[in-house]
Formats: sequence, C-alpha cells, structure tokens
Amino acid sequence: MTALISEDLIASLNHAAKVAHDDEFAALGRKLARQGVDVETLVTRAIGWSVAIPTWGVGTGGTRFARFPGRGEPRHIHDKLADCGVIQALTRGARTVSPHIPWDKVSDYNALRQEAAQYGLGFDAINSNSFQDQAGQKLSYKFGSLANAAADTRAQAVAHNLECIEIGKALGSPALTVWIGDGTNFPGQQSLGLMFENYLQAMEAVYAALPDGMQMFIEHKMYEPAFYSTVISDWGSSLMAAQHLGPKAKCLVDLGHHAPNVNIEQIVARLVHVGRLAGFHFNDSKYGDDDLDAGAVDPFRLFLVFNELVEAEHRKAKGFAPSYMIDQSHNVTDPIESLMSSAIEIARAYAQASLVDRAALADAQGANDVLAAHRILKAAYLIDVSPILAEARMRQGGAFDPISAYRTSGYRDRVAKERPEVKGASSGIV
Ligand code: AFD
Ligand code: MN
Ligand code: MN
Repeated sequence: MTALISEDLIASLNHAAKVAHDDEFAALGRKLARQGVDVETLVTRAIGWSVAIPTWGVGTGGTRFARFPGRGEPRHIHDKLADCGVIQALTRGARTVSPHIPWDKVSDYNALRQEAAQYGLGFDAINSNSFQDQAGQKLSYKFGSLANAAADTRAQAVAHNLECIEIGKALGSPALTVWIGDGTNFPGQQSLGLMFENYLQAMEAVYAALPDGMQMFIEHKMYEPAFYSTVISDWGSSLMAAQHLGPKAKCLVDLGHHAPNVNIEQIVARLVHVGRLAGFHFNDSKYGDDDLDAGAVDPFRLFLVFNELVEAEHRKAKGFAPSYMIDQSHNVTDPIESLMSSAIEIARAYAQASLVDRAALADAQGANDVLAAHRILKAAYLIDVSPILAEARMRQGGAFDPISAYRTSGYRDRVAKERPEVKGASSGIV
C-alpha cells in the first residue's frame, strides 16, 4: 500500500525546519538540565504517548440545528480508517481508533483489523449505540434503551451490546464503552429509582458476556438528549454501577459531560483512588457537552487533569491503566486538522504534567506552603514543551508541523475527488 502522505514530503518539510528546531530543542534541553531534568526522558515519554481517535470524529459534526459537511467526507469505515491513518502518519501519537457500532459495521472484522494495521493502527474501546434507532430495528429507543420501562426493549439493547462485544473481540478492542441517552424530560415521566435498577439489571447481562481481558467502560453525562433527568448522569451513578457490576467495569470521564465549573481533576483523583478510572474522552467545552477541540478553550484544566494522572503513575496507584480517547465534534474545521491539533494539545498536557517537580511539590504541600506549591505546578505548565513533542514526532517519522504538512500534501483535495460531495442539510450531532 502506498503511503497516505508522502514520506519524502514529510522528510523535506522536516529538513527545512531542522536548523531552527535543533536550536530550540537544545535550548530547552539546557533549561531542563538546569532543573535536573534530562530532556531525553521527556522525549521517550512523548514517544510512548498515544491517544485513540474516534472513528466518528473524522466526519464533520453538527448541531441540532444543522450540519455543514466538508469536502471529501469519509463515506464509511474504510475512508475513516484512511483519515485516521493520516493523523497517525503525521503525529505518530494516535496509534488506535475507537470504533462505533452500528456506524462502522462491516461483514469481515478480521479483514478490517488487517486494513487498520496497514496504516499502523489498532483498535481501542468499541462503542455501542442505543441512543438512536437503526434501520430495521424492531423496537424504538425513543423512551430509552437499557433503562427502558419495557423489558423487551431493554433486552434488544442488551443484545446490541453483546453483538458489540463479539465485534470488539474480532477487532482486538480492550473494552466496550457504554453510553446511553436514557433519561426523562418530565418530572413523573418515569420512576428515577426503577430506571436505575432496570439499567443495572440489563448491564449485568452485558457484563456477564465480557470475555477475559475485555473491560466495560461506563460513560456518564449530565444531560442531553434527556433534559430533566439522565440515568447515568454523573460519576457517582457511574461508580455505583461499576461497583455493582464487578471489577471489569470502570468509569469513563468525558471532559464535556459535567456541569460548568465542576472540578473534573478531583473526580479523576477520586476514580484513581477507588481503582475505577476507565479513561477519557478528551474534548473541551465552555457551556455543556460542546465537543470543542481538546485544549482549545481551557488548556490549564487539561493540564490539571494530567497532573492527577502523572501523580497517580508516579505513586504507582493500584489498577491505574487508563485508556485515552478523543471525543469531539468538528463543525467548522477540517476534522483531520482538528484531531491532529487536539492530539498534540493532549500530548502537550501530558508532557507538561511530566515536568512537575513532584518531590518539591510534596515538600511544599507538607509544609502548607500554599503559594510555593502552586508556583511549582504553574512552572511546569508554563514550559513550552513544543520542541519535545516535535522531536518525538520526527524521530518516529512524523511531521515537524503536522497541520502544515497535511495542507501541503493535498490529501483533502485528493479524497474530495474520490468521495462524492455530501448533499442535503441534515442536522444532528455525529
Ligand atoms: C455522544 C455522547 C458521548 C459518546 C458519543 C459516542 O455525548 O460523548 O461518547 O456519543 O457514543 O456524543
Ligand atoms: Mn464521549
Ligand atoms: Mn458527548
């Protein structure tokens, strides 16, 4: 298979940036050495870093008002894998994709696994979908799925999740992520207690079908599509469900799924403490589940989340092995560009958090020296780790500047010729 992005092009663009990059990388190396940090340790960590791309993220997203498709929209999972392959080829930090069923259904999953491997991609958590009705589906999810008042609808949603487990096995997915839209729009519409009990009972059947080595990620979300109550609305409900189900069930934190101003990093710390942090859906938000690009609005919050993660790694917290995934909706940008930029911002937060002087921070905290502790944290956040990230990318064959290399490559123009223009003004979140 020919490379999605010419390796010669990447090499020549990297060569053009080399003199300036080498100078800046060396200067950062000297700065870190003065703080007793070997820059190579950071490059190694950056090389080891990877975040999963959601297959639905490479298509243009929308709102409930409209969707404005871009050029060369992926038509199916094969196009989506190619787009994810581009992201990986240029950033080298997006080695897996998170598929979604039924959107990514095919007849041969072994072949799909091989197709992904050709792009250097593997599969991360598989996502079930019982928040929409699919063509030919017998019973509607209008009033819910796993928590529906009707037993036969719950059974249908269970069967769908069991199918996802089977597909996940074939793809090598390490986990099944379950997010349901179930909830109510009116007080009195349903019993809040009974809905949760129905959900738990249905999830027991899904949990029982998990093979060894496959985990279940429970994703909470405060509201939407239900606006009065949501069954798994917060990390408390998610943790209750996970603890009820068993050790393979963990809680997934989508950064956009909380009330504004909620202290997400503290939620992360609590889930680490209890050994139930499944991982993340990274994105950014200002008001609700905005699905904006990670690090676009509040990069400091992203850093604070990673500060908890690196601290957990540092003290070898029990059962700590989170999955890292992006979950965004790109409504006004080229999704490939947004996903590359986000993957870099997430890696940046990881690298910055890796620079926190943990021993000094512990001393300052132990002495109740508030401002010293804060300054230690802030000092790491203020270091521009861009040269480390670029160095890590280039050593793996990636691009110095993935977005400009992508633009120069003409990939979008090329696929726009092969993939027919999407007509019509359908609305809805992807
Ligand atoms: C919706 C939800 C949630 C979930 C995604 C895929 O808000 O973020 O991860 O669908 O199922 O966007
Ligand atoms: Mn999500
Ligand atoms: Mn969401």
